[in-house]
Amino acid sequence: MNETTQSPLLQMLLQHPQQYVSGEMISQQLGISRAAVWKQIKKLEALGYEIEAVTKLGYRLIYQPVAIDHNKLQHHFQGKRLGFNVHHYDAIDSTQIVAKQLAEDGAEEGTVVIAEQQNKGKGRLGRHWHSPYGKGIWMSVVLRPHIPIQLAPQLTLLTAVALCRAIRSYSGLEIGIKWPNDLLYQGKKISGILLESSAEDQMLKYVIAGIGIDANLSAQDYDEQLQLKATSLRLIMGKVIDRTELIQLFLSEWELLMAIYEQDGFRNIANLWEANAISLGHKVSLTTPTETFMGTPLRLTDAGSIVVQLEDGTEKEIYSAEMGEVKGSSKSGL
Ligand code: BTX
Repeated sequence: MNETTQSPLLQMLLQHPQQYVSGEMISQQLGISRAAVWKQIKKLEALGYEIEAVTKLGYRLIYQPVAIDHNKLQHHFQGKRLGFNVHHYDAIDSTQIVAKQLAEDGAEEGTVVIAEQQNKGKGRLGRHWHSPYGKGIWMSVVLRPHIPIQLAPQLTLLTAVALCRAIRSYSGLEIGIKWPNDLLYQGKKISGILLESSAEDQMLKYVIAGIGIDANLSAQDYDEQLQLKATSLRLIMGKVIDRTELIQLFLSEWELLMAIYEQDGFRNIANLWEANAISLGHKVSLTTPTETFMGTPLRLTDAGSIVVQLEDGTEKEIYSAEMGEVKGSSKSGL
């Protein structure tokens, strides 16, 4: 973000807070054509600045991205398990790819990779994760838990609980978890989790936990499709989100839950997950690779699967499925 603070056009907009600066004035003062002004505006927008353009009035700066403060994070987490070592990039393909390489090269547990922008952000099952510049929290963390590979889903659920609790405590919003790991507000996704692992002799060697949080995205940052199913904390709360503070809250919460998990086992985490879930007790459609059926998710098992009551009253354990829409986002009450 540093190069842009040198931009004379940006300086002009900053000197006129809340005001429109005419294209003519900019072009005269900077000695460039109106077309060149427009081009520079587009360049600033690609770097996360939001600039309103109104015919006859000119341009007005309405949002200025503030970079994540990795020094503050590192300082805060010295001596802790997570967050003491932060690799902060401007624009990269995916924090998952960089963190995986670091893990392969022996990076310690708790190493964090953050990017202001991802060009090939990864979702689950090969899906794309939209990660525009300076707006979200696009972050991967190297974990080295001493657990068998089949318990990896527990870590995903634990991460979802930590994220849900951190966002709730930052925002006060009734964020809920949709199985297995979508975080929703009033039916719209605000965050996603992707855990990728490497194992040796049936034990996890490392896990790369990828977290995406739509912190400061504007409506224009989403295409038509995503606008229907995603939203950001800034859009909901009507204020700019301090990404550094939110990361700090999340890493602290995560560390706390991991200690509980390691000391007391998964059941406490499962209870917390169930208390924050929106998918329990509501009839939904479930799509597995072989079939789609209706059912009511009842509870989480210790394996991280979910027990669903089918329409004929019988119960079925589901390990992996796409869940249809869940109405409402408040707690399940179960
Ligand atoms: P998912 O497969 O559950 O969700 C992907 C789906 O979510 C997409 O198909 C799209 O419909 C929707 N989507 C895409 N981008 C966004 C967005 N910004 N906000 C809301 N909905 C969106 C969830 O996958 C896992 C996402 C993990 C992302 C993090 S970011 C840091 C790390 N690096 C990386 O490449 N991925 C992870």
